[in-house]
Amino acid sequence: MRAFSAAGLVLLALLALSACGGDSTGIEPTPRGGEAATPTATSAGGTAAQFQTQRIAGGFARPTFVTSAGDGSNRLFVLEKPGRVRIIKGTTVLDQSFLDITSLVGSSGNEQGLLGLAFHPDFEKNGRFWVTYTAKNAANTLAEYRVSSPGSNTADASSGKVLFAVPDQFPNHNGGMLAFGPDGYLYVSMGDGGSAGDPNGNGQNLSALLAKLLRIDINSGDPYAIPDSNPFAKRSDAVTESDRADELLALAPEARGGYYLVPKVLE
Ligand SMILES: [Ca+2]
Repeated sequence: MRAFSAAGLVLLALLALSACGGDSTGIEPTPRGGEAATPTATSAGGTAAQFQTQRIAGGFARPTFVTSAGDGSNRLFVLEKPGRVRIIKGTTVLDQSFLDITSLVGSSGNEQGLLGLAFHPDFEKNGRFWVTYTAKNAANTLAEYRVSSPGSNTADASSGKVLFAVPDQFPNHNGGMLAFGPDGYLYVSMGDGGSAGDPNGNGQNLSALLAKLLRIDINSGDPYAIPDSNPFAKRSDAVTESDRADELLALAPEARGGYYLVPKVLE
């Protein structure tokens, strides 16, 4: 929890830097209006809380996400849009990338690139992690990697294994968020394909993996298994490919023309 809070603060700082004109040149942008801000937030109980952001690192190439490995190593992992994962150790950005898959990632579109990262809940022991990215052919891709050795600051780029690559329709709306739930399953968010207003109706289409939140069991099967509790597991109208038919966790029937959270996601 402590690491998560630190990651959240850094994310705020990174987003601020990105909004101020960070680009693929790697040139460190200058924050507007000083380096600290004092926003206020209201908790569910209505109590106003104050917090401050503090810049601890910069110079990233269009950072898209930051997280920790949950391994007590005091490291933060920053995703760079072109396809690199960088490490902040304490307040120092390590020179060598944790992972560099720029040769696989297509990032020419503003919303394309390396988008998500999640470490296995037992990462400290097994060294497994997953990333989402848009590939050179724009496919929305989920891939697994491993570290070179336990505790290493470099991943084994040759360990990459693509779990799936969903063809894309437009360069925007690519989703990409990854997270493990308390149930130990990996949750993968899929964008609606793109353009505007979901013109292909993917949010309404049970045969499409776009515009869905997927839940997979990466501790079973090869390369993964479908949880038995999946509510769409045996629906005849869900996806014609039998091996994908029960990946769907939940749908957003109101997706056309808007953005809605899916009510069944965490049931
Ligand atoms: Ca897209």
